[in-house]
Amino acid sequence: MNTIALVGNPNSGKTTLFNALTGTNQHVGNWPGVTVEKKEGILNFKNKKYNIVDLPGTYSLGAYSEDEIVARDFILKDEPDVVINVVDATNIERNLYLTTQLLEMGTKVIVALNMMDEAKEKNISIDIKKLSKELGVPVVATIASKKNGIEKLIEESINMMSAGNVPQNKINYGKDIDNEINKLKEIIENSNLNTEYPSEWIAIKLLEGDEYISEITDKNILKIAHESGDAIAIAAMEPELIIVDKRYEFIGNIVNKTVKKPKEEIITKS
Ligand code: GDP
Ligand code: K
Ligand code: MG
Repeated sequence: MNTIALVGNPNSGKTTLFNALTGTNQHVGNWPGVTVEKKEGILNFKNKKYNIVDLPGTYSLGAYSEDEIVARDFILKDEPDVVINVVDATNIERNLYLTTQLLEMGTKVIVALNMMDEAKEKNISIDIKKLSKELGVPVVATIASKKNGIEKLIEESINMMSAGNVPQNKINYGKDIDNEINKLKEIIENSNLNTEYPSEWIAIKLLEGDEYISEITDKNILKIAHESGDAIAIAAMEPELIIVDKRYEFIGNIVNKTVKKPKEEIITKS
């Protein structure tokens, strides 16, 4: 059975979407070894069954909480066929931070642009076609609480499963960081480091100073990563700060091109 995972910020509407997809075909358990709740269910669509997994809500995919580690390990190790990234359309800048991290995981991502009713109410207009083009992934407008857009989302997800590997939309981290990422990636690939994580993703995580990934990486690679990081820090600034900055720059450019919000209302006292 093919698996579709739902990932998104807390309150983006993940569980509402999960319920819309699975109805009463649900099972709640626990992720092994942690207290994080695991919700799984079955979607029946056109005589086929799909396994749906509601991943913990997170703002990021670092190693800062059990939720983040559960979500990223599921995506990278269990390799769901498609990841639906639920994005709150009223808070798109913040939500796209998680999207940027999904993009660099090399997984098949589709964005469910949810809360479109609230976005409309707030006069936020989003050029969905352009957003899809800029992100390099399909974007489907949804109102999960009204079951709007669900069928289209399922169809796009199924299309994506049978499509070949999607070309990755890479974030440009600047020459210094990109060179070090490429160097580390090659070293990781030529080493006997045995992990289920993609090598380029490990390289980025090492430069970000991800503790969990640093621990599972062998000493030699870690040493080279530290040297890379130090060299970048001397030439510019701490690599993890540059990486975060570049992600927000990438998001800012996309939002500028695709989202129109009303100007802040000026409140005057009378
Ligand atoms: P989760 O934290 O991502 O699992 O979010 P939930 O599914 O629990 O949704 C958070 C809140 O938003 C709930 O009150 C939902 O009923 C509501 N909600 C979910 N989707 C939509 C939507 O598309 N439009 C509106 N207006 N509310 C929604
Ligand atoms: K709400
Ligand atoms: Mg939830």
